Amino acid sequence: MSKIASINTFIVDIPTIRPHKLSMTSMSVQSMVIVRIRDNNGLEGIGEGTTIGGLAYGPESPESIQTNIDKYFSPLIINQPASNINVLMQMLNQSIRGNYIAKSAVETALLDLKGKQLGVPVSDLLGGACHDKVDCLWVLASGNTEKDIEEAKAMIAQKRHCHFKMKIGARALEADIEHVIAVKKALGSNISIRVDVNQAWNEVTAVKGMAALQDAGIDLVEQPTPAKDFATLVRLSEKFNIPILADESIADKQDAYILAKQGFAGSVALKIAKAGGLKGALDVATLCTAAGIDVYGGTLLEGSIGTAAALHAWSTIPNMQFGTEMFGPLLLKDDFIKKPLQYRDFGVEIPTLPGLGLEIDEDKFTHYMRK
Ligand code: MUC
Ligand code: MG
Repeated sequence: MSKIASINTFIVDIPTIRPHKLSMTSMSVQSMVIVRIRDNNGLEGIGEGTTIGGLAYGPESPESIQTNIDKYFSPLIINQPASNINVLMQMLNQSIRGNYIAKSAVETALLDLKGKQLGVPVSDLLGGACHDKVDCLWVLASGNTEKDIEEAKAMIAQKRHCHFKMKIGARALEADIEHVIAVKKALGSNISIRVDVNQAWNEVTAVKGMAALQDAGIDLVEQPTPAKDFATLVRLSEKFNIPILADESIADKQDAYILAKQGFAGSVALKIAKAGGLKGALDVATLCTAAGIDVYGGTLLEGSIGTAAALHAWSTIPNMQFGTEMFGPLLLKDDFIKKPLQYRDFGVEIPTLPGLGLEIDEDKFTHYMRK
């Protein structure tokens, strides 16, 4: 019987291709916690736990993810049978509260290991992929209108992305609206523009902002108001035709249940990091679908490992109206994966090799590993 023989964690820091500006932080480097789990036959599963801007986005930092896996997760599952992931995750969930990003990293590594043991892709472990490729947008977040327009036009010309999300909320409302309208006008009516406010507005600002964005033909407003304020999100979803995408508000299926019960109409961004893993994110999808809420394939700007893991999960969802944003690896200057994910024709392919379908380039991994 295969057992978990070792669990090792590393922080890998890779610079971004340009500063990535969100309402709460500006990123110039991405720090990824990479989990490597070996079984007693020498097979290895890899996982990733990544957040944005240290503690700026959520309550876990790269350092806390690494420390907590080393000190609290590993002793609970080391030497346990490797094949039953439900039992292993239950062991972790019984003793460890929260720490969803760390749980997602460990679950991903266990799924990769199991896929490799059985010779099947992770999507097969989740019941099977409904798609071989999913749509993938690009996020315009340079903070400069002309640069954003230039970047978007280049992406369209390369057939890499034709849908864009703009990060707003750091500046005054008027400046943000002007910026978004200028980009929308420059790209034309066929190009879908969405915005992500990352909780920066109060309800009064959101009402003004959403009215202006609706008039300008913007397709979606993501997390306009604070995460915990479900009542405002519901009121805004009733007031406007422009749909709302709930992101930070919804981590797991309990959040989704409460928001759905309050009458929210719109979409929910799934993220494996928010939900404690692929299975948790797919639970959110099931709950939302039952409540008539659309789901969307979200990212916490993971590198190739976290992105591939999420792609395996999203591939099993029959329909996602707004597609996905699994562009994380493209925001980084380099990668430590031998054969990168394949982006083409405005989307990204679902890997088909066993496990996640990725192989680490050890020289590059060592080069970028935090010493
Ligand atoms: C977020 O809030 O959506 C996803 C894309 C991006 O640029 O930032 C993330 C986080
Ligand atoms: Mg968001």
